[in-house]
Parts: sequence; C-alpha cells; structure tokens
Amino acid sequence: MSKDNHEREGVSRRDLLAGTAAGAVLAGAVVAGGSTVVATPAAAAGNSVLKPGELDEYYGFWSSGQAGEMRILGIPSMRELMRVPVFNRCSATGWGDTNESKKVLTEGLLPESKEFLAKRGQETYHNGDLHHPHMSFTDGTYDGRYLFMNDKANTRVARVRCDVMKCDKIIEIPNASDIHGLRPQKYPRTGYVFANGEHRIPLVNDGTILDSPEDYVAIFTAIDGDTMEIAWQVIVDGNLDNVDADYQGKYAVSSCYNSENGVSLADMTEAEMDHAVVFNIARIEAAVEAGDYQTLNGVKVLDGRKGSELTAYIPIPNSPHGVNSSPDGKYVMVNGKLSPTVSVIEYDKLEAVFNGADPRSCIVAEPELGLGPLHTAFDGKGNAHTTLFLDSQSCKWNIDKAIRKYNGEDVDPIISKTDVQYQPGHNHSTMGETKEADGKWLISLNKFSKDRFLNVGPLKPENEQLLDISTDTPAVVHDGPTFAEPHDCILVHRSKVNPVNVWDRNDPMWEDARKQAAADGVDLEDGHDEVIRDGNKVRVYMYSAAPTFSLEKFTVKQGDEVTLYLTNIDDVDDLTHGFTLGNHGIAFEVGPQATASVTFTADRPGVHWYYCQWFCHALHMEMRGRMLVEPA
Ligand code: K7E
Ligand code: CUA
Repeated sequence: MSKDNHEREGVSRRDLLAGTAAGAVLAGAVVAGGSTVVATPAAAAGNSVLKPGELDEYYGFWSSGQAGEMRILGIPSMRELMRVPVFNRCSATGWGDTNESKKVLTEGLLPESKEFLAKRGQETYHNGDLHHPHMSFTDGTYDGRYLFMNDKANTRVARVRCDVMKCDKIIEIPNASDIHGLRPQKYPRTGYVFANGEHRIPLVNDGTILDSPEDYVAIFTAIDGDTMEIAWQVIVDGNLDNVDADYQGKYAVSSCYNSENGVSLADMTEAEMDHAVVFNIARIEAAVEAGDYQTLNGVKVLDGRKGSELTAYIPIPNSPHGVNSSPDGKYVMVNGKLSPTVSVIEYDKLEAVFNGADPRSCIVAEPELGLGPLHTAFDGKGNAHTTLFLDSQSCKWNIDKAIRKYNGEDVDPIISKTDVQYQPGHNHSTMGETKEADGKWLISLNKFSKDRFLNVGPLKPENEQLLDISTDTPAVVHDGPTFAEPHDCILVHRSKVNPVNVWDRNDPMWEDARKQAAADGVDLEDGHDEVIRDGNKVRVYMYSAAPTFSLEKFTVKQGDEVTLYLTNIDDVDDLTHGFTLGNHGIAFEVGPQATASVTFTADRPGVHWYYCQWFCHALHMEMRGRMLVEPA
C-alpha cells in the first residue's frame, strides 16, 4: 500500500487494516454480520468502498445518453443516488405528465416542432439523447447553481436547478441541427453556455436543397445561462463535435471531424487534417453590437466561416473529438481520434493567430499516445489522462514533457497506461474541468462491458470504472455496469453542491398553480381543499399529510376537464407523497411542501380510486380516496 493512500483524506489506519484483511481473502466475498462485501486488493488500496452510512466526497453528475435523463452518483462509492428526468418521461415522478413538467417540456419548443408533434399526438418530444452534463462556473470553478445538458436527438439544451435537482428549462435551438458538444463559460462566470450543432444542414432548411452539401452549414450557439435565451449563433465551415471554454473568458474551442463538409462516411474521413474552430468572444460580441448579423428564426446569426475575423481554424489531425482545457488555464487539448495524437493549443498564442500568424503556431505539443484518443482529463498537477478507445487504455502523460518533446528534447511524456474494460469514450477526473482539479479519482466510461458481468441478453450494459489516479500507475478500483449510455459525467466536490431537503412554498415551479389558486380564492399555502366548478372545467384542490389526502372523495361529471392540484403540506425531510389515479395513466410525485398538478378529461363513469404511490407511512396503503365520475 502506497504512502499516498495512507495520506488520503478520510482514510483511517483502521480502514486500511480492514482493507488489507479483506484483500487477504483475495477478491472473495467477505461475509460479516449478514452483509456481503466483495473486496478486492485494488478496492482496498483505493478505498472506494464506503461503509454503510458513510457519505461520498464527490457528486457525480452523469449523462444517460439515449435514456434522456441525468443521473447522480456518489463518488468514490459509485452508488447511484438519483435519476433526474429531463428529456425522457418518468413513471415515478410524473415528469412529462404533470402540468409543471409539461410547461418545461413544451414552452421552449419551436412553433413548427409543436405543430409537427401535434400531428403525432404528442405535446412534446418523448425521447432525448443527453451526452454532456456540465455545471455552471464562477471564476473558473463550479458554483453549484445549475447543470446544463444537451439533447443531440432533438436539438435541445436543458438546465437543471442544483437546489432541488429538477429540470426547470428546456429550449430547442433553431437553425442548428443536433446539439452535441456543450460547455458552460468558465470565466468570469456562466454566462454563456456554448452548444455545438453537430450535423450540417442547409442554412434555410426548407426542403429545396439536398445534393449541394456546399450549401450546408453547422452552427455554433451561445445561450445565456441565466435566461436560457439564445444570445447569438455563428455559422462555421466543417461540422462541430465537442467544445470547451477557456479560463480567461476570451475563447471557446470546438473540434471538427468533417472539415471536408462531406455527407457520406467516405467524404467525411477523406482528409488527414481536420480542424478546431476557435471562437473569439470579444470580436463576436462587438459584431453583434455593430449589427453585423442576419436574423434567422428570431436569432442573431453571424458568419464565422473561413476568412471571418470572428473565428480561427486550427488544422488538427485527424477527425478530432474531445476538447479539454487544462486546469492551469494555459492549454486546450484536442483529441485526435483517428490520429494517435493529442494536439495541445496554448491559449496565449491564439491572439497572434487572430492577428494573422500561422494557425498552427498555437500548437505547442502533439504527443503520440496510442490508438483512438477521445477525451482528456487532468489531475491539476501537470498531468493529463487520455482515453484510448481502440487500445482500451487510459494513458497518463505529462504536459510539460510533451511540450519539451515537441521542441526537440529527448523525453517521453507518457507516464503509464492502464487497461480499462473496454473501449473508453469520455473520462473525467475529480474537479478536473475546473481550476480546482485535485487529482484523486478518474472515471473511465467504457462503451463495452463484454464478459465482465452476468449475461442479461443481447443488450449488454456498459462498464464504468473508477481509477485511483493519486499515483503514477493509476489502478482500476471499481467496476460498475450501467444502462444506456453515459457519454460524459462530471465529478464535483460535495462542498460545491447544497440541495434543499424541503421545497420552498414560493417556488416558481408551480407559479401557474399559485396564480390559479389565487384567482379561485384558494390559499395554496395553508392546507386548503376545495372543488371549484367553472363551466365544464373543474379544479380540485387538495393537500396531503401522511397518511391522508385531505379529500377522501370528490365528484365530477363525464366530459369535465379536471385539473387536480395536490399540495404536500408535510415539511419533514424525505416525506414525499404521490398521486396515482387508477386507469387514467396519471401518477406523480409531490415532495415535502411542493404543489403539483395534472389535467385530464373525466370520461370514465364510475368510482376510481386514487392512491399515494410513494411509500410514506405505516398507513401508506390506506392513503387513498375516490373520484366519482357521474355519467353525462
Ligand atoms: Cu460520446 Cu462527448 Cu457525445 Cu465522446 S461524445 S465518447
Ligand atoms: Cu403518502 Cu404514501
């Protein structure tokens, strides 16, 4: 056991001894007091195993890819703590069904999308492809306000409030196609949220252009993270894959794997060199100020194609993918994917490029690391960890040595390579995309688990592995299967995140309910129930207090449009109730002190039970009531 591990915060000598004892059994199951703990020597060394009741040091915010939700894990234990529905629908919380969630899911849609979806019988998209969750920044580090994330499937960007861990805004991005890379501005604060349109489409995409790809464009979008309105967009040459922002507030850098402007695989991979596009924020803002834009679908769109002074195109080999700024603020790594190299751009050399210097003059290193470099994470000690997709490895390398080598010195920047299982995409280190990168843990998000878990049929889980990166030979200390498909995650020290336990009664989430209640003379704040008839609209206000609903029955008529408002007046931690209305497809969660509502047409004469579906009390089963629908 290394000295580093002894010094690790929170690890007592007793833990280490216990770990050693477990390790002696060698990967066997240690049964103690009825519980089974699988311990391996590696796990003991990295101390990723927490005892029951112990809290993790970091929050992990996880993408879920095509599942469309965000997940919260505890790190280093890798325990899944919560799932936050965003682009998906959720049976447990009613996301996608309550009026409050429908508002979030529909208010940011483009009018033509609403029209299109209505013809499918949908109010909004029911799917999403969430790749990149990132937290808002102040002064180069996480500030615990918001998480932002993209939907590649339906060209949207969402925001999750970190105080309640619920999504409060989703916007659809016009003019662009398929938002992929997404990063918040790091400095001075977020500020902008940068979002890459991955796929090239005709600028005015009205069905008149197909076979002239030269008329297609990709669009870079800056969203105001406070208002979730689009600040501006920039048209680029090539496409846009991943993006990162610098630590000075001057630049955003996006990778492009299709500088060929191709539409087929052969076209897109033809050139040996693609590029990274650097966006000059000050120049773009000045151009917006000067009115140097066109307005398309209500958005200011600037032209940043080659030759524009708003952008710089830096040649990079070959179909680059991940883009990662180093925590010292000096460099940004562009990961070569089809090239075994990572291109290191020095931010301070970009000004010269914008003033006419050779675009490649900003490259200060280009270490050859192995096959399929996709993403790079940092330890805050001058080292980088790059995933090698084809080699199934995580490569630890030293940034300074890579620069010295590029300058002709005979040094090897590669420190070590660790096998991961298998084919890693993103990785992420603790606080690694902030200036407070601490070099403790690294997650490798591996696209294939192959034989590492019990067979569950043709669809296999992926594999997330935790590496202890406190030493020069990082070790895998945890395997964890995962369902579709965490592309990316961030690891945030718990001191940055402070969610509440109980909702504020004045929360904006149910602003509409509050207004309607006021108009109806109902005091939502004060456990007040009432059934109000307004023509054929019926509004049912009730409250819950364990283990009862305040209305044990109410009556409506067939054909009534019923809106049911439920306020949970319990104000105890963890006292969530629910409302499920049988055979109506209605179920939602209502947290302590929250209000939630749902609207439906009563069309099934008879008695229908409603019940609480979140286990809340010894008499939880009895927490129910009846809705009578009288025949018309
Ligand atoms: Cu899968 Cu960030 Cu969408 Cu790389 S992306 S792997
Ligand atoms: Cu209330 Cu279960």
